Amino acid sequence: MALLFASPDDDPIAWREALQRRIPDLEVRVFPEIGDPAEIEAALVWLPPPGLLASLPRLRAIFSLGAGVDRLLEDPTLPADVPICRMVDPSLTASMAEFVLLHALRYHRDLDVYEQQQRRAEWRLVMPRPASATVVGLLGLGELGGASARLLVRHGFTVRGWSRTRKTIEGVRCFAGPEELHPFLAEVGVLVCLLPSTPATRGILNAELFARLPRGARLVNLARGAHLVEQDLLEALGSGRLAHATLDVFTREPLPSDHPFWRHPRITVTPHTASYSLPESGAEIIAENIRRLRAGAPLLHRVDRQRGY
Ligand code: NDP
Ligand code: OXD
Repeated sequence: MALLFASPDDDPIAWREALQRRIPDLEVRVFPEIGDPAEIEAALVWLPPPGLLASLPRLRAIFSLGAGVDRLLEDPTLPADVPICRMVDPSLTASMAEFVLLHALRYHRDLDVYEQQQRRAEWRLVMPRPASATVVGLLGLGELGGASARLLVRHGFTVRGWSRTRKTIEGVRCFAGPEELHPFLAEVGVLVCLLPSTPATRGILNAELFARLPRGARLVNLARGAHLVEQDLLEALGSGRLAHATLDVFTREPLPSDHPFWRHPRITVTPHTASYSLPESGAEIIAENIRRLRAGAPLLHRVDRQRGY
Protein backbone atom coordinates (compact mmCIF):
# COMPACT_ATOMS: atom_id res chain seq x y z
CA MET A 1 0.00 0.00 0.00
CA ALA A 2 1.28 3.49 -0.80
CA LEU A 3 0.38 6.58 1.22
CA LEU A 4 0.53 10.01 -0.36
CA PHE A 5 1.75 12.86 1.86
CA ALA A 6 0.76 16.37 0.75
CA SER A 7 1.12 19.45 2.93
CA PRO A 8 2.64 22.89 2.29
CA ASP A 9 3.35 23.33 6.02
CA ASP A 10 4.55 20.02 7.42
CA ASP A 11 7.93 18.30 7.17
CA PRO A 12 7.47 15.28 4.85
CA ILE A 13 10.74 13.62 5.86
CA ALA A 14 9.94 13.72 9.58
CA TRP A 15 6.46 12.32 8.93
CA ARG A 16 7.75 9.60 6.61
CA GLU A 17 10.34 8.48 9.17
CA ALA A 18 7.86 8.56 12.04
CA LEU A 19 5.36 6.49 10.02
CA GLN A 20 7.92 3.99 8.77
CA ARG A 21 9.27 3.44 12.29
CA ARG A 22 5.77 2.15 13.10
CA ILE A 23 4.98 0.44 9.78
CA PRO A 24 8.30 -0.45 8.07
CA ASP A 25 6.71 -1.72 4.85
CA LEU A 26 4.63 1.44 4.32
CA GLU A 27 5.56 3.27 1.12
CA VAL A 28 5.22 7.03 1.61
CA ARG A 29 5.18 9.20 -1.51
CA VAL A 30 5.52 12.94 -1.13
CA PHE A 31 3.49 15.26 -3.38
CA PRO A 32 4.16 16.15 -6.18
CA GLU A 33 6.14 12.87 -6.70
CA ILE A 34 2.99 10.74 -6.89
CA GLY A 35 4.16 7.93 -9.18
CA ASP A 36 1.31 5.72 -10.38
CA PRO A 37 -1.85 7.25 -8.82
CA ALA A 38 -3.55 3.85 -8.90
CA GLU A 39 -1.09 2.53 -6.28
CA ILE A 40 -2.10 5.10 -3.67
CA GLU A 41 -4.64 3.83 -1.16
CA ALA A 42 -4.35 6.44 1.59
CA ALA A 43 -3.54 10.14 1.73
CA LEU A 44 -2.19 12.19 4.64
CA VAL A 45 -2.92 15.82 3.83
CA TRP A 46 -3.17 19.44 4.90
CA LEU A 47 -4.53 21.93 2.36
CA PRO A 48 -4.04 19.59 -0.62
CA PRO A 49 -4.52 21.22 -4.04
CA PRO A 50 -8.21 20.95 -5.03
CA GLY A 51 -8.69 17.95 -7.29
CA LEU A 52 -5.63 16.04 -6.01
CA LEU A 53 -7.62 13.51 -3.98
CA ALA A 54 -10.09 12.99 -6.82
CA SER A 55 -7.19 12.02 -9.08
CA LEU A 56 -6.39 8.91 -6.97
CA PRO A 57 -8.65 6.12 -8.32
CA ARG A 58 -7.97 3.55 -5.56
CA LEU A 59 -8.03 5.92 -2.58
CA ARG A 60 -9.56 4.22 0.49
CA ALA A 61 -8.92 6.75 3.27
CA ILE A 62 -8.10 10.43 3.72
CA PHE A 63 -6.19 11.31 6.90
CA SER A 64 -6.17 14.99 7.77
CA LEU A 65 -3.03 16.45 9.31
CA GLY A 66 -5.31 19.03 10.89
CA ALA A 67 -8.08 18.72 13.45
CA GLY A 68 -10.31 20.92 11.30
CA VAL A 69 -11.41 19.50 7.94
CA ASP A 70 -13.39 22.49 6.63
CA ARG A 71 -10.94 23.21 3.81
CA LEU A 72 -10.97 19.56 2.70
CA LEU A 73 -14.76 19.51 2.62
CA GLU A 74 -14.81 22.67 0.51
CA ASP A 75 -13.19 20.82 -2.42
CA PRO A 76 -16.14 20.07 -4.77
CA THR A 77 -14.20 17.20 -6.31
CA LEU A 78 -13.59 15.43 -2.98
CA PRO A 79 -14.42 11.72 -3.52
CA ALA A 80 -17.83 11.24 -1.92
CA ASP A 81 -17.42 7.71 -0.57
CA VAL A 82 -13.87 7.82 0.85
CA PRO A 83 -13.77 8.09 4.66
CA ILE A 84 -12.05 11.15 6.16
CA CYS A 85 -10.34 10.96 9.54
CA ARG A 86 -9.24 14.07 11.38
CA MET A 87 -6.17 14.58 13.52
CA VAL A 88 -6.52 13.90 17.22
CA ASP A 89 -3.10 13.88 18.80
CA PRO A 90 -1.71 14.52 22.30
CA SER A 91 0.81 17.12 21.07
CA LEU A 92 -1.89 19.03 19.17
CA THR A 93 -4.18 18.97 22.20
CA ALA A 94 -1.49 19.93 24.72
CA SER A 95 -0.16 22.83 22.64
CA MET A 96 -3.69 24.21 22.13
CA ALA A 97 -4.53 23.99 25.84
CA GLU A 98 -1.23 25.74 26.61
CA PHE A 99 -2.05 28.53 24.13
CA VAL A 100 -5.51 29.00 25.63
CA LEU A 101 -4.04 29.19 29.14
CA LEU A 102 -1.43 31.68 27.92
CA HIS A 103 -4.10 34.07 26.63
CA ALA A 104 -6.42 33.56 29.59
CA LEU A 105 -3.52 34.51 31.87
CA ARG A 106 -2.52 37.41 29.67
CA TYR A 107 -5.98 38.92 29.85
CA HIS A 108 -6.54 37.96 33.46
CA ARG A 109 -3.35 39.84 34.43
CA ASP A 110 -4.35 42.80 32.18
CA LEU A 111 -1.26 42.70 29.96
CA ASP A 112 -3.35 44.12 27.11
CA VAL A 113 -4.16 47.11 29.32
CA TYR A 114 -0.48 47.60 30.20
CA GLU A 115 0.48 47.45 26.51
CA GLN A 116 -1.91 50.36 25.87
CA GLN A 117 -0.58 52.26 28.88
CA GLN A 118 3.03 51.71 27.81
CA ARG A 119 2.33 53.48 24.51
CA ARG A 120 1.31 56.52 26.60
CA ALA A 121 4.14 56.09 29.18
CA GLU A 122 1.38 55.74 31.73
CA TRP A 123 2.20 54.07 35.09
CA ARG A 124 -1.10 52.84 36.51
CA LEU A 125 -1.62 49.66 38.46
CA VAL A 126 -4.66 47.44 37.94
CA MET A 127 -5.04 45.58 41.22
CA PRO A 128 -4.42 41.84 40.61
CA ARG A 129 -7.36 39.51 41.36
CA PRO A 130 -7.49 35.76 41.92
CA ALA A 131 -7.90 33.62 38.78
CA SER A 132 -11.38 32.62 39.98
CA ALA A 133 -12.48 36.24 39.37
CA THR A 134 -12.01 35.76 35.63
CA VAL A 135 -14.69 33.81 33.78
CA VAL A 136 -13.28 32.08 30.70
CA GLY A 137 -15.85 30.76 28.23
CA LEU A 138 -15.05 28.12 25.62
CA LEU A 139 -17.11 27.87 22.46
CA GLY A 140 -16.58 24.18 21.66
CA LEU A 141 -15.86 21.49 24.23
CA GLY A 142 -14.41 18.80 21.98
CA GLU A 143 -10.88 17.41 21.97
CA LEU A 144 -9.24 20.84 22.17
CA GLY A 145 -11.91 22.85 24.01
CA GLY A 146 -12.35 20.09 26.59
CA ALA A 147 -8.61 19.82 27.32
CA SER A 148 -8.33 23.61 27.50
CA ALA A 149 -11.25 23.77 29.92
CA ARG A 150 -9.64 21.21 32.22
CA LEU A 151 -6.31 23.07 32.22
CA LEU A 152 -8.05 26.38 33.00
CA VAL A 153 -9.91 24.75 35.90
CA ARG A 154 -6.62 23.40 37.28
CA HIS A 155 -5.31 26.94 37.12
CA GLY A 156 -8.19 28.26 39.21
CA PHE A 157 -10.20 30.10 36.53
CA THR A 158 -13.98 30.08 36.55
CA VAL A 159 -14.74 28.12 33.38
CA ARG A 160 -17.87 27.86 31.23
CA GLY A 161 -18.25 25.88 28.04
CA TRP A 162 -20.73 25.58 25.20
CA SER A 163 -21.19 22.72 22.77
CA ARG A 164 -23.81 21.17 20.52
CA THR A 165 -24.51 18.23 22.85
CA ARG A 166 -24.24 18.54 26.62
CA LYS A 167 -20.91 17.68 28.26
CA THR A 168 -19.95 16.93 31.83
CA ILE A 169 -16.49 18.26 32.76
CA GLU A 170 -15.51 18.56 36.39
CA GLY A 171 -15.38 22.18 37.49
CA VAL A 172 -16.88 23.50 34.24
CA ARG A 173 -20.41 24.86 33.91
CA CYS A 174 -21.53 23.36 30.61
CA PHE A 175 -24.15 24.81 28.27
CA ALA A 176 -25.53 23.18 25.13
CA GLY A 177 -27.38 24.10 21.98
CA PRO A 178 -28.47 27.40 20.45
CA GLU A 179 -30.98 28.11 23.22
CA GLU A 180 -28.22 28.12 25.86
CA LEU A 181 -25.76 30.29 23.94
CA HIS A 182 -26.90 33.59 25.46
CA PRO A 183 -26.98 32.33 29.08
CA PHE A 184 -23.49 30.90 28.47
CA LEU A 185 -22.16 34.28 27.31
CA ALA A 186 -23.71 36.39 30.06
CA GLU A 187 -20.74 36.48 32.46
CA VAL A 188 -17.82 35.53 30.21
CA GLY A 189 -14.86 37.93 30.42
CA VAL A 190 -12.55 36.00 28.07
CA LEU A 191 -14.27 34.18 25.21
CA VAL A 192 -12.25 31.50 23.39
CA CYS A 193 -13.53 30.03 20.12
CA LEU A 194 -12.62 26.39 19.48
CA LEU A 195 -15.51 25.40 17.23
CA PRO A 196 -15.13 23.63 13.90
CA SER A 197 -16.06 25.75 10.90
CA THR A 198 -19.40 24.40 9.66
CA PRO A 199 -22.52 25.94 8.12
CA ALA A 200 -23.91 26.17 11.70
CA THR A 201 -20.92 28.01 13.18
CA ARG A 202 -19.63 30.29 10.40
CA GLY A 203 -20.08 33.94 11.35
CA ILE A 204 -20.98 33.07 14.94
CA LEU A 205 -18.56 35.71 16.29
CA ASN A 206 -20.75 38.63 15.32
CA ALA A 207 -22.27 41.82 16.75
CA GLU A 208 -25.24 40.00 18.23
CA LEU A 209 -22.98 37.61 20.13
CA PHE A 210 -20.64 40.40 21.27
CA ALA A 211 -23.66 42.29 22.64
CA ARG A 212 -24.39 39.34 24.95
CA LEU A 213 -20.96 39.47 26.58
CA PRO A 214 -20.20 41.75 29.53
CA ARG A 215 -18.93 45.11 28.28
CA GLY A 216 -15.13 45.08 27.91
CA ALA A 217 -14.83 41.32 27.34
CA ARG A 218 -11.87 39.93 25.43
CA LEU A 219 -12.07 37.58 22.45
CA VAL A 220 -9.64 34.81 21.47
CA ASN A 221 -10.33 33.13 18.11
CA LEU A 222 -8.16 30.06 17.63
CA ALA A 223 -10.57 28.08 15.44
CA ARG A 224 -11.14 29.45 11.93
CA GLY A 225 -11.31 32.92 10.39
CA ALA A 226 -14.75 32.10 8.98
CA HIS A 227 -16.23 32.20 12.49
CA LEU A 228 -15.59 35.93 12.76
CA VAL A 229 -17.50 38.77 11.13
CA GLU A 230 -14.52 41.09 10.80
CA GLN A 231 -16.42 44.37 10.52
CA ASP A 232 -18.44 43.52 13.65
CA LEU A 233 -15.22 42.98 15.57
CA LEU A 234 -13.77 46.31 14.46
CA GLU A 235 -16.98 48.07 15.52
CA ALA A 236 -17.12 46.24 18.86
CA LEU A 237 -13.52 47.25 19.61
CA GLY A 238 -14.24 50.82 18.51
CA SER A 239 -17.23 51.15 20.82
CA GLY A 240 -15.56 49.47 23.80
CA ARG A 241 -18.06 46.60 23.72
CA LEU A 242 -14.96 44.41 23.41
CA ALA A 243 -11.68 45.52 24.99
CA HIS A 244 -9.25 43.40 22.98
CA ALA A 245 -9.01 40.44 20.61
CA THR A 246 -6.40 37.80 19.86
CA LEU A 247 -6.75 36.23 16.44
CA ASP A 248 -4.76 33.22 15.26
CA VAL A 249 -6.87 32.34 12.21
CA PHE A 250 -8.17 34.38 9.28
CA THR A 251 -10.36 34.01 6.23
CA ARG A 252 -7.28 34.70 4.12
CA GLU A 253 -4.00 33.21 5.28
CA PRO A 254 -1.38 34.60 5.28
CA LEU A 255 -3.26 37.69 6.47
CA PRO A 256 -2.69 40.32 3.71
CA SER A 257 -0.17 42.97 4.78
CA ASP A 258 -2.69 45.81 4.30
CA HIS A 259 -5.34 44.21 6.50
CA PRO A 260 -6.47 46.54 9.33
CA PHE A 261 -6.02 43.79 11.95
CA TRP A 262 -2.22 44.00 11.64
CA ARG A 263 -1.99 47.54 12.97
CA HIS A 264 -5.03 47.68 15.25
CA PRO A 265 -3.93 48.69 18.77
CA ARG A 266 -6.40 46.31 20.39
CA ILE A 267 -5.79 43.23 18.28
CA THR A 268 -3.04 40.66 18.65
CA VAL A 269 -2.34 38.69 15.48
CA THR A 270 -0.57 35.33 15.50
CA PRO A 271 0.11 33.34 12.29
CA HIS A 272 -2.13 30.26 12.72
CA THR A 273 0.22 28.85 15.27
CA ALA A 274 -1.93 28.06 18.30
CA SER A 275 -1.34 24.36 18.03
CA TYR A 276 0.66 21.93 16.00
CA SER A 277 0.92 18.17 15.54
CA LEU A 278 4.41 16.79 16.06
CA PRO A 279 5.20 13.91 13.67
CA GLU A 280 6.45 11.70 16.49
CA SER A 281 3.12 11.72 18.34
CA GLY A 282 0.80 12.41 15.39
CA ALA A 283 2.18 9.40 13.48
CA GLU A 284 0.87 7.14 16.23
CA ILE A 285 -2.78 7.73 15.31
CA ILE A 286 -2.11 7.66 11.55
CA ALA A 287 -0.24 4.34 11.88
CA GLU A 288 -3.09 2.90 13.94
CA ASN A 289 -5.57 3.94 11.27
CA ILE A 290 -3.40 2.44 8.50
CA ARG A 291 -3.32 -0.86 10.40
CA ARG A 292 -7.10 -0.65 10.72
CA LEU A 293 -7.47 0.14 7.03
CA ARG A 294 -5.39 -2.90 6.13
CA ALA A 295 -7.38 -5.10 8.52
CA GLY A 296 -10.75 -3.75 7.38
CA ALA A 297 -11.44 -2.50 10.94
CA PRO A 298 -13.36 0.73 11.73
CA LEU A 299 -11.19 3.84 11.44
CA LEU A 300 -10.67 6.21 14.38
CA HIS A 301 -11.80 9.86 14.44
CA ARG A 302 -13.94 9.67 11.33
CA VAL A 303 -15.47 12.89 10.18
CA ASP A 304 -19.24 13.08 9.84
CA ARG A 305 -19.52 14.83 6.49
CA GLN A 306 -23.12 15.85 7.11
CA ARG A 307 -22.20 17.60 10.38
CA GLY A 308 -19.02 19.02 8.85
CA TYR A 309 -16.64 17.88 11.61
P1 NDP B 1 -13.89 18.55 18.00
O1 NDP B 1 -14.68 18.03 16.86
O2 NDP B 1 -13.28 17.57 18.95
O3 NDP B 1 -14.81 19.51 18.89
C1 NDP B 1 -15.68 20.43 18.34
C2 NDP B 1 -16.57 21.00 19.45
O4 NDP B 1 -17.41 22.01 18.87
C3 NDP B 1 -17.50 19.95 20.06
O5 NDP B 1 -17.65 20.18 21.43
C4 NDP B 1 -18.82 20.20 19.33
O6 NDP B 1 -19.96 19.83 20.09
C5 NDP B 1 -18.76 21.71 19.20
N1 NDP B 1 -19.67 22.15 18.14
C6 NDP B 1 -19.65 21.87 16.82
N2 NDP B 1 -20.68 22.45 16.18
C7 NDP B 1 -21.36 23.13 17.12
C8 NDP B 1 -22.54 23.91 17.09
N3 NDP B 1 -23.22 24.12 15.95
N4 NDP B 1 -22.96 24.45 18.25
C9 NDP B 1 -22.31 24.23 19.40
N5 NDP B 1 -21.18 23.49 19.50
C10 NDP B 1 -20.73 22.94 18.37
O7 NDP B 1 -12.81 19.52 17.40
P2 NDP B 1 -11.39 19.92 18.04
O8 NDP B 1 -11.61 20.36 19.43
O9 NDP B 1 -10.39 18.87 17.78
O10 NDP B 1 -10.99 21.17 17.10
C11 NDP B 1 -11.79 22.32 17.04
C12 NDP B 1 -11.31 23.26 15.95
O11 NDP B 1 -10.10 23.90 16.33
C13 NDP B 1 -10.94 22.62 14.62
O12 NDP B 1 -12.09 22.32 13.85
C14 NDP B 1 -10.08 23.68 13.97
O13 NDP B 1 -10.90 24.57 13.23
C15 NDP B 1 -9.47 24.42 15.17
N6 NDP B 1 -8.03 24.22 15.26
C16 NDP B 1 -7.19 25.32 15.18
C17 NDP B 1 -5.83 25.16 15.33
C18 NDP B 1 -4.90 26.33 15.33
O14 NDP B 1 -3.69 26.13 15.33
N7 NDP B 1 -5.41 27.54 15.33
C19 NDP B 1 -5.24 23.83 15.53
C20 NDP B 1 -6.19 22.76 15.63
C21 NDP B 1 -7.53 22.98 15.49
P3 NDP B 1 -20.39 18.28 20.21
O15 NDP B 1 -19.23 17.57 20.85
O16 NDP B 1 -21.57 18.31 21.09
O17 NDP B 1 -20.64 17.79 18.83
C1 OXD C 1 -5.96 22.25 12.52
C2 OXD C 1 -5.21 23.50 12.38
O1 OXD C 1 -7.13 22.21 12.16
O2 OXD C 1 -3.97 23.48 12.55
O3 OXD C 1 -5.36 21.27 13.02
O4 OXD C 1 -5.82 24.55 12.14
